Amino acid sequence: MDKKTPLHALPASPRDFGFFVDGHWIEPGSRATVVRLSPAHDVPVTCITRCTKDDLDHAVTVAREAFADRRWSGLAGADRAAVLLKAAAGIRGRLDELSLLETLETGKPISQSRGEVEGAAAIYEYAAGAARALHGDTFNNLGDRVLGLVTREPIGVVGLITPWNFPFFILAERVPFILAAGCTIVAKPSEVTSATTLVMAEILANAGLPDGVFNVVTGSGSDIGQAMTEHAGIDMVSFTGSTEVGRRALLASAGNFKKLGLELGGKNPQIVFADADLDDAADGVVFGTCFNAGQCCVGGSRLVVERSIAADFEKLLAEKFSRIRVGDPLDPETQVGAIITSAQNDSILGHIAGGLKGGARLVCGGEAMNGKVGRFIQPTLFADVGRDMAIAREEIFGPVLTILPFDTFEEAVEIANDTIYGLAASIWTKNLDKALQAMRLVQAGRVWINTTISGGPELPIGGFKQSGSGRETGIYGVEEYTEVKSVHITLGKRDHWVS
Ligand code: TXE
Repeated sequence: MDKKTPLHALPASPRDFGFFVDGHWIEPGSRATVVRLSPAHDVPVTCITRCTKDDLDHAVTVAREAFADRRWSGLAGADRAAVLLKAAAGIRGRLDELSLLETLETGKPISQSRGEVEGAAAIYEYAAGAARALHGDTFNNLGDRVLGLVTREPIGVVGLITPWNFPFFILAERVPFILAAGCTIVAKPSEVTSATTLVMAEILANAGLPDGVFNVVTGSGSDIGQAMTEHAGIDMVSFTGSTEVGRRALLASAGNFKKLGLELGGKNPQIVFADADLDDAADGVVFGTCFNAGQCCVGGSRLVVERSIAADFEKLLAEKFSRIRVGDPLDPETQVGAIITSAQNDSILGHIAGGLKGGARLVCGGEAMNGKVGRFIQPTLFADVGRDMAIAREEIFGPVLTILPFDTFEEAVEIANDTIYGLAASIWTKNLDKALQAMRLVQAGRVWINTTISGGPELPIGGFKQSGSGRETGIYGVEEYTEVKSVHITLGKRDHWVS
């Protein structure tokens, strides 16, 4: 352990969590529990309940009842907004606790966790406004005797399955929008990062959310997650995770034709043209590669760079990579923390070994940084990468960047789109025409121009191609959780069919 670790921050014993259904905590009782070790320190930090399928059934029944009696959907948008605003204040009031829990379970830097928790509070505030703004449509152009209405109604009970890379922030990109729409929720966080989702349940209850509207069950994906996607009592599932499991969720949801929102993997291009501000672009590319130790669905893991500047840009990147502060996530100066699990660590190192074996040139990094405790990987840069190599095609989900040079604008777009994924893309150039033309042609749900991994809750997020379907956040993110109903109203006496 790094000597800078504030020792008081590491718990003497793991914090025990039950699960949260119908407005109160349920103790684990005779259920199995799992202890989570901090991935940076190998110290037990939380103890999480393995819920049973009966627990899931109970949570779904509770959420169905809460939806059916309209205790939440029947409120005015203004009343729902008031609860969401109190929840935002509740998050801010527990900032230290939430940030520390998030860092202890994920291994991400504490400064980053604080930013994500504060950002999450701001999303609840935005969604409060959306709860009041949600509305339908009228058709007053159907002739004097007809009025048409389009109403939006909450879809029902939403099953929410979230991953481990941004447990609290990804939750915030969904929960307040689902609640703004008037739905009820059964959430299942990743089995390795459940704590902050459970605390959020308590914050929402304290903010005045009626019992049964937000419920959390914990447990494994293959068990509880799979059962959620199959469950006939759930009307929609929002799933964020790997493309492989997303495909499984799609098949499992066919039973009751439940609606699916999917935010899946990415192999996102960073297109750098020769006329870009290269220092800015290099900083953005390094950030896009290494933020959250590369465990980021929108991370820019493929550098598509104009050949005329490729060699100089490579040197600039290597120099910046060498200055990133990797280490103890409890040190406020740390920029890149630990890798989430041993399995993820092995998977990243396996990709690096595959790149070396395949003949790619390692510019820098490439090694595990094995201290006495925890799992860390050096920011890694590969050049001379074949477009068909696994490191250029598969989502590595670690701090690994592959360089793919291009000669023409058309080739840049062609390489950028040469992937099954379409989650995000970044474009770096000072030429406005080039930037906008590339933006139009690139197949991605999110495009950044002269920036990367930035934004706020106003704009929607989601993927093209095998990166998913549906959109979260923004007013789109509320509408996603509604059904649309068309209403024709006859004014005056009906023209009779029976003469
Ligand atoms: O993800 P999973 P894992 C990618 C990334 C990473 C790989 C594996 O490439 O290396 O996925 O990570 C739940 N039915 N991403 O194994 O398995 C699980 O409990 C229903 C990208 O952790 O997809 C967790 O809550 N649910 C991604 C969530 O799904 C199931 C973020 C994600 O787990 C389930 C995370 C099942 N059969 C990983 N199996 C991104 N794009 O943000 C598991 N789960």
